[in-house]
Parts: sequence; C-alpha cells; structure tokens
Amino acid sequence: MEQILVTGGAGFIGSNFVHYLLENTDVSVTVLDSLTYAGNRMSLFGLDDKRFRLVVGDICDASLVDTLVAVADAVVHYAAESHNDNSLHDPRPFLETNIIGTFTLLEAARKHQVRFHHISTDEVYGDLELDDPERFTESTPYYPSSPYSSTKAGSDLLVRAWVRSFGLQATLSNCSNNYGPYQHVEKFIPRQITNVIDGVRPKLYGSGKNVRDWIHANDHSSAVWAILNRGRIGETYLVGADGEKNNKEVIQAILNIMGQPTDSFDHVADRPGHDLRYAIDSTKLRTELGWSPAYGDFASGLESTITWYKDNEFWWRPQKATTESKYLQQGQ
Ligand code: NAD
Ligand code: TDX
Repeated sequence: MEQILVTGGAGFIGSNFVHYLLENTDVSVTVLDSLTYAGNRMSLFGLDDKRFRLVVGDICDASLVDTLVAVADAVVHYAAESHNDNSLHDPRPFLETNIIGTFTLLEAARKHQVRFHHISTDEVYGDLELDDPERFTESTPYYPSSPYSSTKAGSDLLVRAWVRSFGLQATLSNCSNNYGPYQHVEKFIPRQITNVIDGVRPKLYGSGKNVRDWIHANDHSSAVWAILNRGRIGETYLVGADGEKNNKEVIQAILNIMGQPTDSFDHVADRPGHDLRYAIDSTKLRTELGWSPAYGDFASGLESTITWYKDNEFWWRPQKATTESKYLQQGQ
C-alpha cells in the first residue's frame, strides 16, 4: 500500500489518522474533504507536501471521487456528518453525506477494485442499561436511535452489501467515543474544556448519568491501521479501550484538572432520545490482530488533551462563539 485516500481527513479523527500515517508509516496520503463547518485546514498544517495533499471536494461528487479512487491503493472513509445534536435539528445533510456519500465511494471502489475501510460508530447498536453486564460485540443487533446513528447504520449495511454482492475488498470498524486534539468545540469534552478556559460553567445534559466509553483518537488510528493491514475482508471489528465513564464524572475530572471546584457546572436541557450507555467489547480486535491501546489511563489522556486546547486557542477560537450561540438557542 503506497497511496491512501482518506475521506474526512480535515475532521477530528480523520486528521489524527493522517498525522498517525505520516509519523508511523511510509504511505502517501490524499485527503478528500469538503471543509464543512467541522473540517479545519489547520488540523493538517505543516504536513510534508511530498507525502500529503488536500483535495477540497464532496464525497457525493461522483466524478471527483472516481478520479481520486482510481489512483488510490486503499480508501479509508471517515467523512460524515457526525454530531447527534445537529442531526436532531437538520437531518438532511446526514442522509446526503452518510448515505449518498458512502454509496458514491463504494461505487468507485467497486469499479477500480480498491481496498476499502469504513469508519463507523458503536451508536449503530443503540444503547445499554447502566447495570447491563453485557457490552456491544460484533454480533449485537443494530438498533440506532438518532438520525445520525441511523444514517451510520445505513452506511454500514451498504458496505456489507457491496462486499457480499460485488466482492468489494472491504472491512468495517465501529468505535466508541473518541477524545484528543483537533476535536470540534461542539463535542462534549472540548466544549467543557474551552468553557472553563473562557470562565464559563460546563454544561451537563440532564442528570449526567449517561455513560460513554472513551478512547484516545491515537488509539483509534492504530486500530484502523491494524485492520487495514491485517483485518479479514468482510469483517467488522469493534474498537474500544475499556474507558466507561458517566458524563458527570468526566466534567468533574475536567474541573479538577483545571483547578476549579468540582461542583461548578450547570445542568441544562437533556438531548431528546439521549442514549443511556455505550460499552465496547474489543476482544476480537485484540485477540485476532494483537491490538492494544497505548492510552490505558483516561485521566492522563484527558490532561494532555486539556493542555492541547490551552496551547492551541488559535485553532478552536474561531468556532467557539457560533457554537455556543447555537447551544443557547436550544437551551443547552
Ligand atoms: P468530524 O465532524 O470532526 O469530521 C468530519 C469531516 O468530514 C470534516 O472534516 C468534514 O468537513 C468532512 N465532511 C463532511 N461532509 C463531507 C462531504 N460530503 N464530503 C467530504 N467531506 C465531508 O467527525 P469525526 O468525529 O472526526 O468523525 C469521523 C468519522 O468517525 C465519522 O464517520 C464518525 O461517524 C466516526 N466516529 C466518530 C466517533 C467520535 O467519537 N467522534 C466515534 C466513532 C466513530
Ligand atoms: O454540552 C454537552 N453536554 C453533555 O452532557 C454535550 C455537547 C454533550 N453532552 C453529553 C451527551 C453525550 O451523552 O455528553 C455525551 C457525549 O456527547 P457528544 O460529544 O455529542 O458525543 P456522542 O453523542 O456520544 O457521539 C460521539 O461519539 C460517537 C460522536 O459525536 C459521534 O460522532 C460518534 O459516533
């Protein structure tokens, strides 16, 4: 594999993967990204232009996609509308990018017989009770709750159909909640860190008992690289790092690291249909491909993420006011 096409490579996890590839492998990378509100050129600033280029364009543009896929050895597909809250207010872009965009890429990969890896989420499985001893596995039935997660579920099913019907050389991964550098300030952890930096109290939806299973974005990248190289075609791998925490605990950890009283946060309106708990069993990935996370400790990963947001205000500041005024209108 010499040339990899990364869709959505100017977004949070995609840009972390591009950095991972340039630092840890010899491959060359083309990013295809339409630079929506969630994409940021600055996340790719300073990368070696002998091994990296950014093409600004839409994954629904069949002719552009065909040209780029034709010269790639593999496609790693991150591009998506990714925020649940946005999907509740305006679902259409989720249908367009997550369903039609994925379809457009699959057709090009089929035509040019290019290896394909599809990035997805644990949210396709719905949610678990707080006291359920089970975690999601590769055989958990799909039961998505939101417009976002249902379009991701739809995109996963398209990939599986292209494997079975057309022999596409594809793998899939469904990962739990990522944290780390370059995450948009609309998302939970960066929103609270940048609120505290601004002297604003963090905002907790509802009671805050909802549980997410946190993994550092670098660990997600190493998992995707392992699957791309050693994963079995047609298979799905769940990616997670045993990082279950409820939202209140996460806010309190942020406040604690940032030297604030741990009760200085506000409860705000809950998310409609708010999934209660996600939890990943990543045994298949660990045993079959020998993967393990490097960030075993959520507290130290969170501390380095907080330091990154403090040191890179130029990166997030332009989005902060617009993001917060949107939340204010929603009572959040
Ligand atoms: P993000 O919103 O930060 O980035 C998405 C990127 O895709 C942006 O750069 C955006 O400009 C680009 N994009 C959107 N529509 C496009 C289009 N039509 N054509 C080209 N580019 C387009 O998202 P993220 O958090 O980095 O998530 C990336 C992928 O990982 C998504 O597929 C998401 O479902 C999946 N995922 C995310 C998480 C998480 O915790 N963030 C967890 C599991 C899986
Ligand atoms: O201000 C907030 N307060 C709050 O309590 C925000 C923005 C969120 N929350 C809660 C909602 C969730 O329970 O925090 C949790 C995490 O919220 P998000 O960051 O919006 O993530 P989530 O909805 O869990 O989805 C994320 O993980 C799975 C990504 O955004 C998805 O793209 C991925 O598929």
